[in-house]
Amino acid sequence: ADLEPPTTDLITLTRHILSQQYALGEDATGDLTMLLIAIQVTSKYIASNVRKARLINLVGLAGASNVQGEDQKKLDVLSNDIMVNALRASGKVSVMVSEEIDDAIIVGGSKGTYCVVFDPLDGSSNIDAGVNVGTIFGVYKVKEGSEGSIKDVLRPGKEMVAAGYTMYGSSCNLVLSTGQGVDGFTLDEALGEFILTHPEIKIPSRGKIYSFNEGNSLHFYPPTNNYLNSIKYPENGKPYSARYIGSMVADVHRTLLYGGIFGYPDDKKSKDGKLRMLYEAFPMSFLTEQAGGVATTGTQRILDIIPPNIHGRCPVFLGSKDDVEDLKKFYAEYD
Ligand code: AHM
Ligand code: MG
Repeated sequence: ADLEPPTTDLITLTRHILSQQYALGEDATGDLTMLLIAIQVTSKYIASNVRKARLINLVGLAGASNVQGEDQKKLDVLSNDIMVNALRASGKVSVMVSEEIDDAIIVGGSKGTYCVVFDPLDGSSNIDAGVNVGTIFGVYKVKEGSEGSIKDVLRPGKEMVAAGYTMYGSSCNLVLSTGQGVDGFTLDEALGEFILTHPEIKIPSRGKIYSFNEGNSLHFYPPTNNYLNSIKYPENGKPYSARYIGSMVADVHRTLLYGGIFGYPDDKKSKDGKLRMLYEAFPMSFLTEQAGGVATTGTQRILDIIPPNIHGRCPVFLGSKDDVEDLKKFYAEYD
């Protein structure tokens, strides 16, 4: 068969961000564009390091532990430094929060009007086995009159102006929303450019996959277990499939594309669950809602929560609208 000739009209991530900026007219300063371009470069650099990790001795522990008391991997530290340096240099950022750093970074003397919250390398326990990892980020605009303080990020996720993730997997994918839907890009390594490959991602309204760490079932509360039983032993005899990578970016990416439900509940052992609001739950919930899905703690919309501190956690259930609504019923009955 004749092969289609290659397209001569590539939509790169930069072109896409610029066209969204132009659509806003004269009101847009281009600052968010510059900021997102800076993030894009960090993703390429982190992707390159993740791919080479085994070869250039980046596998293993850095010898320190982070604010969560978890061992930091060499790649966690490297990825964090890459992002902090690039965001600082962009001149557009006045506050940063990283999973890897205890305190918020206030960028002194910055005229930047944005705050970036990020997990530079999420799921890093998977690195040594070559499993997918990712970067997650969210962007707030500093409040009117503020020069940049922690108050600018202790805000609900619905106030984010952009959110996204980059998945370092069999391909490197960047998925982004600036509040005008969700678009996915794939890194073309020959060009060094992210190319629009998944325009206007919409989560199917119902899926066939559930993604939970069921090893924790012993600790789960009844509504979680009752919901899981309802999809494993359904009346129609068609149970859901289980898929759990243990790397949020990969599990959420699959959920956005195929539908279904991803969950990291609170339970008898972890009273707020595991995932951090600012740089895990909020950006992923923002993307989920922008793609037509639902994100809840079981009883509350995640994007409405006001974070009590920068590393606070919350339960997360997100995905296809009908699936998450089913889960919410089990929580409503229990209360
Ligand atoms: P991390 O930030 O220390 O990498 O932990 C977050 C990760 C998520 O990517 C993933 O959803 C979750 O932890 C998996 O946790 P568990 O191993 O308890 O199932
Ligand atoms: Mg993380």
